[in-house]
Amino acid sequence: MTSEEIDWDIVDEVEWNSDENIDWQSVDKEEETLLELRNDPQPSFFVRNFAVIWWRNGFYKTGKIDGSIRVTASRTLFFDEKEKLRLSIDNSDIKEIKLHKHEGDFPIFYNEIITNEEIYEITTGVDRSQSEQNHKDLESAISGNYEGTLNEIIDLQIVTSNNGKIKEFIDIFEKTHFNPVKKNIDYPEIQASSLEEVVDFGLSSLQGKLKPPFVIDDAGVFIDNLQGFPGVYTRYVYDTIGLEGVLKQMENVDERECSFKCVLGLMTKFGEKHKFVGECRGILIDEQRGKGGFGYDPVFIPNGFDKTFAELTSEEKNSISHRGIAMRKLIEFLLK
Ligand code: ITT
Repeated sequence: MTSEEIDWDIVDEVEWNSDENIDWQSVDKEEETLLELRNDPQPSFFVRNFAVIWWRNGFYKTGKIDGSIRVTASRTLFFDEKEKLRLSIDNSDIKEIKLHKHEGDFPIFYNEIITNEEIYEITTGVDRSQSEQNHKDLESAISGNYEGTLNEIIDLQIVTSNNGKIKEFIDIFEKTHFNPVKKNIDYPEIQASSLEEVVDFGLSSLQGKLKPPFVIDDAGVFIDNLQGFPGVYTRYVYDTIGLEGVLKQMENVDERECSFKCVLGLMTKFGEKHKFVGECRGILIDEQRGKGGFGYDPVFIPNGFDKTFAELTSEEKNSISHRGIAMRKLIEFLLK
């Protein structure tokens, strides 16, 4: 371990607030406070005697889950070589782990790790099958049977100019060992009739410019009543007339059902192209609501909700959105 280790022997508990960037070196080690995990920790891998639990900033910033964790003298927190903060618990301390579902405004899964001294609640995400997998991985890590290679964090280049997209990638990939890295490289978007064609062409034109693996993302809104317009022209419409212009054009349209669609293209290191598609049905409302998200989020209400994407939390949006669906397919593929 190259990076600095924190000596927790004299620390009882430390305050943690995921919205703050804590300077761990200057934490008052004498002070008795509570360490609360409100972001997205995830059990990741097994190293000899240690099940290593790690988390990164960001995912549950809004603090939907109230799992709290106490760091005691017998626990070690350290920065790994990627400067991610990690917590290690000796396997022999762990008596039992159980997977639970937190039923709240927004259901979420978590592993309960029961040790002789403490109970840790470590969130695993919103998706049942991913959480079950995560739980199984942790169980086998603890029993020493884990043979996966999750211990290495791999950078995944995402070619986009859009920071809103990157934030969503980072939020969803937090639960994996892939680390999305933004690459703002221009590539031609051909005039085509489908997002799939645009992505296909984009992947090919980036070949030679960027070392694979990399991912590109093309998204659009397809309004039923307008035969799928703006579709592949979604960005153009946004850039030229903006959301106000879109609402104006839609003033007399009663049927406002539409789909938000996202196509992710992956170029593998073997030069293979793969596409992952996600779609989210909903309506375009006649006003802008909410401050979150980006692009068309303030005017799109997904089916089954009464809030726009911009009014939902980022984890709520990601759990149902076109990009969330496509990204989970991509992750499933990458994990294979
Ligand atoms: P790239 O560099 O990745 O191409 P872009 O902003 O051009 O970024 P797209 O062509 O895929 O992205 O997006 C078309 C338009 O749809 C653009 O105005 C986006 O802001 C908007 N958009 C894409 N995904 C969205 C989402 O999840 N919510 C709201 N608007 C979105």
